[in-house]
Amino acid sequence: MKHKAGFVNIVGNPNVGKSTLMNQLVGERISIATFKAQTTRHRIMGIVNTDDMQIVFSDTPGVLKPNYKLQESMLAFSESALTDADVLLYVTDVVENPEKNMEFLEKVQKMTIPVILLINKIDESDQKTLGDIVTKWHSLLPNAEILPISAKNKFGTDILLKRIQELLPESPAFFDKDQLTDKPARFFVSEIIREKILLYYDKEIPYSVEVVVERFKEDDRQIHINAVIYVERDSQKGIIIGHQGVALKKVSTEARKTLEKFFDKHIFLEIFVKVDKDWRSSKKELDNFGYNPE
Ligand SMILES: Nc1nc2c(ncn2[C@@H]2O[C@H](COP(=O)(O)OP(=O)(O)OP(=O)(O)O)[C@@H](O)[C@H]2O)c(=O)[nH]1
Ligand SMILES: [Mg+2]
Repeated sequence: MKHKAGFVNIVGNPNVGKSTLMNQLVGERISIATFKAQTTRHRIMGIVNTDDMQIVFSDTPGVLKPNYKLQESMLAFSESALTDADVLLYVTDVVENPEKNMEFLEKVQKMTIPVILLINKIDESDQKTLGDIVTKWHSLLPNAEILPISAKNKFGTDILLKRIQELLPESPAFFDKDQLTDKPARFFVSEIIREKILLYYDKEIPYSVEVVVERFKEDDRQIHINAVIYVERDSQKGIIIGHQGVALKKVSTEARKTLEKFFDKHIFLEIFVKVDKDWRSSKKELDNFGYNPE
């Protein structure tokens, strides 16, 4: 059998389960997934390798109308995923209004590559409701194949992988066969710290935060990591640190535990908090932080 390979890009509105799905398909926790919308900020590759196939998945930020420059970069990552896919996975769920974002949907309607519409979270629905949702989506995207799934419960994901395999073009691999992602270790450190911030702080705080890993020093048994949490204002610095440092301590402890599982090594983690005024509206700072879709 000839070797197959290609790019399978995952797009959709915020919070529908794109990152959960990619992690299930790849079998590793590559992309952070939380109950909050706008968890993913970058385009992140997760690669599935077998002897005769390489699927390069891209997880992307949920599509939104930008209010500040960071969100403009996030949208650019999502839109870039419409231009270079062999197969597009458009993810929705059983609660979102199919007409929520017609502007983006119209772009998907015009695509000429195979589009698979995934209706996620079917564990939260019933047959009758699901039937109505499928009918609605069929009228909006008549050329798409529709597949109801539950990413969280891994329901429908094997069928999806088989279908992707059929649709992929014959091609040599694009990446080394032992490569799992396009991002370096430091990226996963900052994402895991940001995941804890999304989980433990309310309102605007998680959205005002960027995490930068300044030192990552690894030997056979352990990794020393220094990271900085940047916030936009002094008041946010106080909230991140918390009374007598308790809040930051919790972030640090929980991040260390997750990092130890991720790297399977002993982790020494030091986190500092700094103010970088209005960083998410500054093009220069966004470039520094790597929010620069080519
Ligand atoms: N009930 C149910 N919840 C799910 C399922 N898949 C994902 N979720 C939950 O949906 C929430 C959002 O999941 P994510 O994977 O972060 O969603 P996303 O589309 O990547 O979100 P953004 O990155 O913010 O655009 C999390 O709380 C997941 O646990 C599912 O199959 N069933
Ligand atoms: Mg995500």
